[in-house]
Amino acid sequence: MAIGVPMAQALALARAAQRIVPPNPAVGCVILAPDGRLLGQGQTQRTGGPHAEVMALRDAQSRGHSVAGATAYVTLEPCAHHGRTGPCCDALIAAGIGRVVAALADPNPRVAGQGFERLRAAGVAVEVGPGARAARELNIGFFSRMVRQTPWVRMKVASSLDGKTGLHNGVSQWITGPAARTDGHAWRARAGAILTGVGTVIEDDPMLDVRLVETDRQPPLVVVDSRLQTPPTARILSGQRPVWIYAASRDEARAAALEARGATVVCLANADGKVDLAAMLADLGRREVNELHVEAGHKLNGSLLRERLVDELLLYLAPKLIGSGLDMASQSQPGGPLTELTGALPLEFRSVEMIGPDLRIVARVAGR
Ligand code: AOF
Ligand code: ZN
Repeated sequence: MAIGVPMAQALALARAAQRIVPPNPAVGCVILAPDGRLLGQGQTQRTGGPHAEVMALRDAQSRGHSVAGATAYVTLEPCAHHGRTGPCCDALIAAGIGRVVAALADPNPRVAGQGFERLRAAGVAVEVGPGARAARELNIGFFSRMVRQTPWVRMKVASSLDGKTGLHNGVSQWITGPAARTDGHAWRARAGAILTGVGTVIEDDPMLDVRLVETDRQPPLVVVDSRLQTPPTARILSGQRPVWIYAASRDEARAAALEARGATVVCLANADGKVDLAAMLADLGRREVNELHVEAGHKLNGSLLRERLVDELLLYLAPKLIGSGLDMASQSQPGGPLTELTGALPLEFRSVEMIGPDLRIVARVAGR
């Protein structure tokens, strides 16, 4: 289906809101007069603030335009529920909107089709579909959480062209260039949370926050730390944002020291005495994480891949050949490196782009 100019504009508005809205979906709205004139436009505000439709209606009002009989193009079904804000479909009806073109239905069970129903019952013409694919991609994490109750798991890996993530002698250095690093921060910025392992915290003492792109929301940081070895002096604990540490058991003294630094300690063990990663994702879903951005070492990456908990790989490939050394494949298969190709994780390339001198590939697990 052709998207059309107004829906493309609504999608652009939604995209611009992506960094501030989580856990809400990013939605855009454009209101056109029957003769095609732009009357108003808007996008979702930060959590608790007005939704896109209300912003667009206010915009029209502030320009002195009546929206009676106008068409509202929205990237998601207008809500029908009283959440942190009032129902958008009622606001559209009250303003006299004649037609709503929505990209797709809201998967939130509190809305799911009821917005369309209420609009139709009030005599508003409703059309659904244009821009559906792009609108879903923009909010893929929100869809994941609403449908599966778990976040969309996107794993970022920077490697050489031959898939090595470091040198064999353990020397760690930047493999990809500054442009790829900045691009990585843009993906961090849209995430509901950033995940890493205690190994990375101890070895690199990273911040794992958003610095290289503009944002006014820092995603919470999640650390997989079975034995609570995160040093209370770690730099991740020096900021204002929430830090959630998942452990397999609670060592009281260690937990207390981390909690004194503002962290939240959650215990979720599996039968092997390690953190139950699937249960952790369910817990992160309950904490309203839509997209989980993973930046971890090969051990945690390997575990997540082996347990088939990853939905998408964000791969930055540098134009370098490193040869034997650390790669992901040997860690990511149950029972060690592959002996049969049929056992490989089935991936589909979604996009490929040059980012400075490096390649960025988005590869999605087939069927996700
Ligand atoms: C819309 N327009 O721009 C967005 C919608 O707690 P609330 O009131 O903010 O409601 C959040 C829910 O509203 C969210 O889970 C999703 O179902 C819907 N998001 N709906 O009509 C918008 N962001
Ligand atoms: Zn709404």
